[in-house]
Amino acid sequence: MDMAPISVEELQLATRNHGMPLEALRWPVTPVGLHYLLVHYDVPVVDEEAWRLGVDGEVEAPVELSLDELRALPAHEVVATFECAGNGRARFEPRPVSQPWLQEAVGTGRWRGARLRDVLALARPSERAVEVVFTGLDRGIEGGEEQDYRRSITLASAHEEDVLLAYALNDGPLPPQHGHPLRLLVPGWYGMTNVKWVARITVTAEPFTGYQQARGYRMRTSDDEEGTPVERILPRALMVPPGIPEFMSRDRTLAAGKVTIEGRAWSGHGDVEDVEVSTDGGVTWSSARLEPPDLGRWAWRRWTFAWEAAPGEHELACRARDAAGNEQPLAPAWNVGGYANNAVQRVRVTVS
Ligand SMILES: Nc1nc2c(c(=O)[nH]1)N[C@H]1C(S)=C(S)[C@@H](COP(=O)(O)O)O[C@H]1N2
Ligand SMILES: [Mo]
Repeated sequence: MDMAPISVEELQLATRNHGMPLEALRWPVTPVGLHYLLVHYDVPVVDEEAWRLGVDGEVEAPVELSLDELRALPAHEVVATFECAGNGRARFEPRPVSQPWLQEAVGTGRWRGARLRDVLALARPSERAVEVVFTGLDRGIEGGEEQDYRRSITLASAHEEDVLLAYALNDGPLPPQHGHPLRLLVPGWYGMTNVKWVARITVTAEPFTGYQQARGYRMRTSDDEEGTPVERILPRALMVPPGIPEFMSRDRTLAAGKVTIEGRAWSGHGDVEDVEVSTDGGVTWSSARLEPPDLGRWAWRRWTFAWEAAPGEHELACRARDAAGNEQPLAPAWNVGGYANNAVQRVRVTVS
């Protein structure tokens, strides 16, 4: 793999924020410890007894809720595939300096919690309300600016039925690193929207202009552009690299004969309609067998592809297309923040 050397600062981020090993694509719901992790600042320690969720701003009846009060609201479950907007960043050239993901910043969780709209209904947003801002308990400095981690969604998004304030993951409590005791879940959007360690919800009459909305997570080709917001997840298919890896290079070796290549595919823009596989480095493509969307509309779908592996060197690749007509590119379009690189995965294998 040819790229500019990784700096110690990038390595520092990469050791804190781990990806999902690609062999974990075998699980429909990612075991908690294998789900990718991205934390901008520090993981806060939260005393769940003392913790309260405040809901205020442009509302008629500000409220404070304990975790027990949130658990007493109707519970709703959503299986959602998360992906970091920076997934694929390390493959841009030049490489934007931040968390250097290759392609593994993904995972699927079974999230359970209260619907955001049920919580908002308790506080009754006023007629002036347009957005809802979520403030996490983590604080840091970014772009020279000291800040709490904060993001907003529109009031319309806040009322969608699968938008949750989640207090459980895969039938257990939220682990500290994934937002204990409460996190926002906006299925279909890139990861940054799913604010962890939520302590305050502020309904506003103006669009939110905080750092993570107005400066971070925007597509721009030069620093001085305002850019356009990064929102929904673009389609991606990933395969479990077949065979066995060489320890350092991760190059794969497998025996000649019938091989089932398997993977998962997802999109935040609608159903995945087709997954194609190439066994000749992207020259020719054939459709994989796509399994039904058993986990619901927000989760990845499993696919398989039967390959008759002949001795020699091969480059495998896969790509997905969604119902909105988005298709994965062979080469990524560069941007300053290194966002949304959904170029096709390539896996080199030696068949013996
Ligand atoms: N409070 C808070 N929420 C946050 C973040 C953060 O640093 N602080 N990181 C965001 C980003 S960039 C991503 S990709 C997802 C990662 O979620 P996970 O670590 O649970 O996979 O959380 C989002 N929510
Ligand atoms: Mo992210």
